[in-house]
Amino acid sequence: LDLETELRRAIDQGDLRLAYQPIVDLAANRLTGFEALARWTHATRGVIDPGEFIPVAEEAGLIVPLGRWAVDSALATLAKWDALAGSAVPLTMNVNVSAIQLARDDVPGVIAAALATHGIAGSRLTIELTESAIVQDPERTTKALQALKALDVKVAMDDFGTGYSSLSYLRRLPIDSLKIDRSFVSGMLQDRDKVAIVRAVLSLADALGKTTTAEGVETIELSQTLAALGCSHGQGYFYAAPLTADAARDYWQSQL
Ligand code: G
Ligand code: G
Ligand code: MN
Ligand code: NA
Repeated sequence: LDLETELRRAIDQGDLRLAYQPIVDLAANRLTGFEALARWTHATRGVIDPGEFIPVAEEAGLIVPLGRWAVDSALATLAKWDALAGSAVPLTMNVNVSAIQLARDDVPGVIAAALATHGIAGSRLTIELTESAIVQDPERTTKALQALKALDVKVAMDDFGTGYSSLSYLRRLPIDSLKIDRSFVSGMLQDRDKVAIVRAVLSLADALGKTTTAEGVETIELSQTLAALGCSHGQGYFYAAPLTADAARDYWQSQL
């Protein structure tokens, strides 16, 4: 069977899982939430990376059911954890939404329904979009982002700095935060050019009133430097790799 057929079957049968990577407030050194990342463990092929199956899903039109599943599953996990939380500060959840899903599906409607089903406030959900979403269909993207804002759902620009689109959308669109791509963060302590880029992004975000998340934080030195530069959040192997739902819950509970 080809990958597309197998992926269709995996989605239908509920064989995909989400992994959860911690996102940490750098100044307070405190867990604030998780990014949900799709994982597919194939019976014979083993683990298949999203870098391989997301493009297949996009080409085959499977990104719509996959994206709907990701939102629903991430919010179901959050609701499950809420039941354990007592009076602790509520965790947030980031979910990746493909440009193609945004163009083809009623993403705000799907998200509104999932928030209601699981009893989650919109403000606790962040949708991660890549710059390609904006280039692809600026008008539709603008409408969708406005509808998400009405739900109080947050929007993060993923892999910021690696795309090709104009910066003017940062002013025009309701984007709450920038995720600084790992390629600028890892190794930045040994590379003046990377530091210059990270500083520039932080300065831009600050001037526009957006929060920032550095990806690829692998060491304590990086976390401290980024905090000193004013980056608000970090994510990376220094904190944890993407974790199974149970391991993520244990990680969170060990921080309480
Ligand atoms: O999990 P990993 O870090 O390998 O993810 C690689 C990329 O795959 C991420 O940067 C993310 O953009 C994408 N990705 C992972 N899970 C999802 C998902 O559920 N939906 C979409 N659209 N992209 C995802
Ligand atoms: O940048 P992008 O979202 O495409 O990267 C996602 C991939 O990066 C995932 O496979 C994830 O497991 C991995 N990843 C997450 N944190 C780190 C990190 O600190 N360092 C490195 N090298 N990879 C990471
Ligand atoms: Mn992401
Ligand atoms: Na990313």
